[in-house]
Amino acid sequence: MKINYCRQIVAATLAVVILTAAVRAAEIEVQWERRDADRATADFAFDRISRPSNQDAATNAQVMLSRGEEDPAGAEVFALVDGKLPANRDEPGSNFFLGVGNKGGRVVMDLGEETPILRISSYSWHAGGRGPQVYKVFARDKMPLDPKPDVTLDENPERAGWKFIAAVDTRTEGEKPGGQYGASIARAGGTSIGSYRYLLFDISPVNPGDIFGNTFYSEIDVEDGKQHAAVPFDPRKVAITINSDEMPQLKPWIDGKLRPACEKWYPIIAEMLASDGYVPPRSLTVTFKKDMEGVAGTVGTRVACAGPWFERNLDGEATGAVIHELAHVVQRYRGARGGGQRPGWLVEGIADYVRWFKFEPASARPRPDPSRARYTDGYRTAAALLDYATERHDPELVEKLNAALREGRYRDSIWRDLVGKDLDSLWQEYLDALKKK
Ligand SMILES: [Ca+2]
Ligand SMILES: [Zn+2]
Repeated sequence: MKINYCRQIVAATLAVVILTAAVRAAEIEVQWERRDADRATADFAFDRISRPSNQDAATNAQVMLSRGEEDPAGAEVFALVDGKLPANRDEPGSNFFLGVGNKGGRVVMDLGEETPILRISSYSWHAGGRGPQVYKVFARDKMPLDPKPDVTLDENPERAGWKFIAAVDTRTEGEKPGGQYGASIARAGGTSIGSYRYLLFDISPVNPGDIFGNTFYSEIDVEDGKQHAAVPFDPRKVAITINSDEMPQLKPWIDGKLRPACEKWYPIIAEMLASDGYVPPRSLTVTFKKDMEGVAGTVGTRVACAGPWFERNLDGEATGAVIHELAHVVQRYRGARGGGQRPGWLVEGIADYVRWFKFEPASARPRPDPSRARYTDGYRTAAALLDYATERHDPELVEKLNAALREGRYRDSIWRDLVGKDLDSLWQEYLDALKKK
């Protein structure tokens, strides 16, 4: 009798709690789980956290790195939503992580439409200190026209109109980090977190004192209770972020000339440099720096441009110089696969071929000086050789060379297969043709 009575009391208390919850929205809760390095397997099967999905609402999201740099040894930021997972505990190419020395960074995710979000889950895997996750997530339903998502965000995202959703920290003091981590953000009762189109992940390093202290993120899922099949990437939908905060005087040229040229040419370059199974990066950033010397350079999907040089060349070579860098973004030669070579002259020659023989007007095409030039000079000279050999020997030459470089199959001996003679003989043939002109 007495026991029954106690139970009734408990039941009554519960009812009160549930009633309160119905009146006030349940709290957003963060749960997380770790499978230590020995237990973690490629299936990401946690006990309480759901497994990563390739059909969640983020499957076709646009993902942009709005602060920080990707590590060129890792995957592009889109890997966060591609539904593909690393197969083992130290697989840089299957994870997104911030570059060496980056003190965190920010990822903006555009779900494409306002989405009633039930759960946000994040997954990471690393044998050691880059396993734990430390980030805050913010959300919003509309992006103001200005600032666009591509401009530098306020230090405090809430001041820039973002709503704080949750903070995740899976570090445990006094425990050696490592293994597989799964974190889940949801309301206690399973009701929607809210309806949002944009999410901002403000990522902190696991260990700020370690230049290699950034998390290996494998996947981020956004669940809305529906299944979303992956749509193949259309390079015309590339997200190009152009940051001119340090060089505001370039803005009219960027809006009037550079951005339209990049948006038009990225899909053309992707087509020219296509290879089996290769998907070009879905987002990239071009940043104009006021203190940079030289012209431009590309690491992964980040293009850095020397502001002063561009300011001097707006009416001349400025746009073409960025087109050259876009070719590098699409080339994306990474990882030492198959023991192939990647001679710098050819890598640069392909980028300059795209620029001078496809993008620039025919009148601007380079014509090397036969008495001094050598194909190993790269750039315009190598580009001119590629153009000659394409016209004379194989219209698909550049596409084939690019595929071989990307897939680690390139050796100088490949020229014999492609054009029927070795490089030096081809160069001599080109010089003879030049002299005849
Ligand atoms: Ca996913
Ligand atoms: Zn280059």
